[in-house]
Amino acid sequence: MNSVWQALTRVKPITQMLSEQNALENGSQSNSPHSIERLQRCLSAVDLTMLGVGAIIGTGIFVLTGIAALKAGPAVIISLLLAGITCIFAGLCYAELSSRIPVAGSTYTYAYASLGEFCAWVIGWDLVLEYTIGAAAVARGWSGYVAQLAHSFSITLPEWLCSSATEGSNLLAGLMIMAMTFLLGLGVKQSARVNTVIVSIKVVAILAVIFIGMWCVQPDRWLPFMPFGFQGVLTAAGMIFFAYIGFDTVSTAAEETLNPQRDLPIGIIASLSICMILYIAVAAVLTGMVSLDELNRSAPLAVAFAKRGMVWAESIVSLGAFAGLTSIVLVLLFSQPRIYFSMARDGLFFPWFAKIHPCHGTPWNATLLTGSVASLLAICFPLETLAQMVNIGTLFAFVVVCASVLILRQTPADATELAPLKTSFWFQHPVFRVFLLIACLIALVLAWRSGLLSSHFVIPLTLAGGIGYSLFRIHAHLLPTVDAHAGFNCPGLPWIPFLGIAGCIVMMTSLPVEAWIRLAVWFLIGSIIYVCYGMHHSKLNESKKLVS
Ligand code: ALA
Repeated sequence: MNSVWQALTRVKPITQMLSEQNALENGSQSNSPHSIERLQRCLSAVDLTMLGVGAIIGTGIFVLTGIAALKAGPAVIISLLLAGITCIFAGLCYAELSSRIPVAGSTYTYAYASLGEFCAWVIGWDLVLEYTIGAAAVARGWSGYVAQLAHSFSITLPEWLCSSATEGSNLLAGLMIMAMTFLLGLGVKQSARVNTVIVSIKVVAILAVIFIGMWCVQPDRWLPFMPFGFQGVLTAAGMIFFAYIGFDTVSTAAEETLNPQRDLPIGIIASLSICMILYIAVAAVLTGMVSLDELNRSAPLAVAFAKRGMVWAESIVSLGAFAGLTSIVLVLLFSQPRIYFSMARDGLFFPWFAKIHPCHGTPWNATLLTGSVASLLAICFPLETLAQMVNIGTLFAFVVVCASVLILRQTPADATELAPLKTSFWFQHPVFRVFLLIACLIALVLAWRSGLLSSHFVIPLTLAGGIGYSLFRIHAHLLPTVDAHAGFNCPGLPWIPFLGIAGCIVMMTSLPVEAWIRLAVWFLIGSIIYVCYGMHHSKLNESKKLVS
């Protein structure tokens, strides 16, 4: 029992990760025939910002804004603001972690250094929801714009090929994913320059929506501003959160960045801020251009222009969406095999996933599996269901990232395991404190969402007082004990991670119960794989043997 606990809680020390990284860099600089290939450090802060904007702007703003506006009315602007601010809090935590641990693997790697092996595995498994299902969701949104683009050339796509982005089956989305998969497998790399061109097309399309659409806005369409109350705003926030997903891919470029400690935080925060401003402007224009019953569910921005008789503007928007969404699918399908690859390299996942194609030099097995699964999902499931799964998985990853910052600020960089769970000590353990914090926040949010805090008098006061006091006590314990490091440090500790966790939990509770059940089933499958395979094959087993 003790050894199982040790396996679950062993952490990969940051010092070990950094020295492995240095060994790779020195290996690639030497001319030794045994040197290890690694990617060149060539990305600047501007490249990273473009990469972030490229990965963020997509189906969320081009398609989901319409569905979200149907749930919140013009107050979708507030939903975008709430989701954006939560992402900025999480983004500040990502920025600290990517600056502190500038190695590949993103959230999975951060969790391995802070929360232990089992949590790292769970997060790696959870990222499948973000990347694989994310690719399926974006392809589904893409198909809606292809149909719209074809329509503007008077071509109607048959029902069996492309039923709709939001319902029925959709072969076109599945075929598009398979085409991208084969391109990636052949070794097609998105250079920073190609990415910049695609991002520019997308941003021009968004700016066109704002500046052309502005002239069609009728302010009386913004009233009533909040027709479905604050509940509608929150439901829309939980959905439109999808529009911000992607900034975290900046952190996966840690090994290719010129000055990761400075440039990664700039790239993350700048790309998020740019997108938040653009999104709020688009939502204001869209809801001022058309009334709620005129909103289209598959291609709302393009159709809004068609409704106002501007077919030429409709084509610009559809073309921008077409190019932009294609690049996101490519980035998501590119990121997923890297996570499998990192996990397989650490021994936690089957070595089959770490195999490289002998001719093309790509992780072909992992790429093909990712593409096939994403393709099937895109064919079978509607956009809304897919987006809910992506959102719940990504929100969970963000909670872990915010928690990791709190825990790492209390963990020495050379720690090899979480502190043992002694009865005299357990309540002081950083992980316990953070979990207690998360539990308190969930209790508070659930009490509020179930109406407990508003419909009674005594219960809410007792509850709020108890929770307030607990948060105050936990806050005192969450103050950092380890010195800030030389790179970027998340400001306002522990409040920023704390608010990031709270915002994510509020949005998670706004998602339907089916999304929670699917998440629980997914984690159950993941836990079984870890217990049957990862725990026994972890590379940390070997380091332990070497030490003893
Ligand atoms: N943020 C990305 C999109 O909206 C995932 O498509």
